[in-house]
Amino acid sequence: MNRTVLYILLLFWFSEGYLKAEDGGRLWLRAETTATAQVTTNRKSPTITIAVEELKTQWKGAPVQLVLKRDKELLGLKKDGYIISGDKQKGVTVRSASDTGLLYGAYHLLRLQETQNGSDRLQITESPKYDLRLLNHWDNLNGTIERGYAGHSIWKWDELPEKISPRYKEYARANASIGINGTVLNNVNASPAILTSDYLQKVKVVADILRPYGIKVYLSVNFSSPQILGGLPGSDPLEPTVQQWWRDKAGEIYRLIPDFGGFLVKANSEGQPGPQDYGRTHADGANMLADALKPYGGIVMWRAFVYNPGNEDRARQAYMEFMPLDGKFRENVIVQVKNGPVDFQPREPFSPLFGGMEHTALMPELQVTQEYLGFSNHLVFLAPQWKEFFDSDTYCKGEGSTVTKTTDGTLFPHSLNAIAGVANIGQDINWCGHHFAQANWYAFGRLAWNHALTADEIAEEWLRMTFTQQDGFIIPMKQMMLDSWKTAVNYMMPLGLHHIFAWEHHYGPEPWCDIPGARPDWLPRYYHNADEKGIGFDRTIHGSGAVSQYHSPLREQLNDIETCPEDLLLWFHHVPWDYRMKNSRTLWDELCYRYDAGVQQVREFQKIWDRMESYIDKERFSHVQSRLKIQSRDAVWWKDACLLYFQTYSGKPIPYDIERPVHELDNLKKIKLDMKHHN
Ligand code: GCV
Repeated sequence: MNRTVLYILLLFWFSEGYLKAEDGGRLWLRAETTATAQVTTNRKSPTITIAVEELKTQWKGAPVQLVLKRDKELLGLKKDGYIISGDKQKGVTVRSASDTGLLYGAYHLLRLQETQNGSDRLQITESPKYDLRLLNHWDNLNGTIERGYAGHSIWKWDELPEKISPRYKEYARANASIGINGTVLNNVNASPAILTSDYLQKVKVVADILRPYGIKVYLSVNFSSPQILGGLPGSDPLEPTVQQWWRDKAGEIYRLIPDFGGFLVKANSEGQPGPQDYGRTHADGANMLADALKPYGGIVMWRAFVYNPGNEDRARQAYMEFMPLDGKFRENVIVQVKNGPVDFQPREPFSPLFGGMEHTALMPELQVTQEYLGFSNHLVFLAPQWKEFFDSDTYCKGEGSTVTKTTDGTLFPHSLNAIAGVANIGQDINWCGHHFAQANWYAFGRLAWNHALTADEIAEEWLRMTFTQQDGFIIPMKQMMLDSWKTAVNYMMPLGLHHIFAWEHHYGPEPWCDIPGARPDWLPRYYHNADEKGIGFDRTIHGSGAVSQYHSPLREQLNDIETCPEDLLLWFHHVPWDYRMKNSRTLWDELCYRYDAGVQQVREFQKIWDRMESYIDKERFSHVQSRLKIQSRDAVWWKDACLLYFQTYSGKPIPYDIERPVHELDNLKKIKLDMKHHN
């Protein structure tokens, strides 16, 4: 080989022309580790050692000083807050009052470097908006994951405590890099076995690995544990033997894991046991557990996801059950409320408990895993959905009382404030099944830290770190991410439609689904109510009255078909097919155009992605490309299924300028996916 050829080859190798295959396993943490930065500290600890190592091997700028101190400026920030000052070329100082703050500061610096963001001068002050930023794993002890679409659980219970998967540390690092500081290891549909001594030994090992990364371990517990594990006759929270059982269990846990975070509880919900089994309230149950954890500083996260079959509108039930209990919970209890009043639908209004319960700490629960948004097959960036939720005005203290202000301590200064996201993490080599699903994990952490960040900023950071710095890639891909949620809503459930999924899984459409004897509130018809006159759920004061759970003037706005936001129209109203929308189309036509827009948009995504081929490695390119093909086919499936079915009621033609259905309704009705689960 002559010199010129060698030179050209080398040039190619080092240029963007050579893009090593990537499997996505490194997530957004792809910085080269060849740096030899000078890093000094005034204190030593396992956490600070990690911060030093990260910077030493990746930071390409001037020397960094990590300073643990408690000066006036720092004491004005929350515990994990930090201040970065100096100059990237001359010297940088990171100050914090806590070790974890320094670790977060280190990751902040690396993020600036890897996103090529900002000038050399640094003057950054950061303080997290939520104190507790948690992932919830719906991971079962047998390794399966409820609503998990990225393979089996990363927690290898059968191998623990002896064998330690390298993934535990990688997981801890990824979370720390985005500020997540707690994790609930097991499913809220909790096996009592998690509290056996054998399992607690395993949990201890995981806790020990996560601790230096600033991450506390929490567990979901089964309310019947005293009966099932302890052999007591029942688990009545007012029964002294039951209380003692929990106190003993708490003692056992804290002997093993002194910084154990606490319990997450799903009680009297979807068949889970709870205090109501004994005629007690949610507050009785939560407070009993809280008392057991209190001596150790542990907390109880008590879920408000409750609904029972019957005549009451499901969307109203959590509010009806929890509002009377407002102010009755202990200081170390926080009620965990899903963003919407039903269940993580593609689009929901915010739950009226936010801004409703003023005397109880509430924490939002978001769903990172895409149970209702195409699993790990569809590219759906969730930050725009979460931002809509965060910014929703509850009006509880007048205009501007956003959901975030009701939960982050601004309006109601409770002793706890927190946020949880249901994880989308599994054993898949790329962690989340779809490469772009990693962006949702990333976005959850970033928003939990700072809900004021925009979806745009988060998408850009993530893309730059995960793929490339080139604008030719960043600009179109960012737009695609930002459009993706609205797109999915359009091809699945536009205009406020919800829960028209297939029976047993939540992937495809089955608005016609009718299972004799099934719970009505697990059937799509309950939600869409399509008939010859129109479609939608009447939740006005003439219907279920759910609008009344919101504060004025939102209540009146939602109640009036003319002022209700069109994106939520069919959530709150049963609307005639001929109703005139703001753009003067009829409701039926608008529904058709929305479904069609969703389909066309995914086709556009395919075109955009195909143009990205030269910017990134082949492996990730092909993976995403093939997922987009699925998404495109699924979008057509959704559109045809919903429009052909609803057309049997509207009796109107699909507007002639949009794409014709390519499926027969009868054939679509025969599709049965093999995915087992209740609704
Ligand atoms: C963990 C929905 C999901 C269930 C989930 C439940 C919950 O109903 O489909 O899988 O159970 O919500 O959040 O408790």
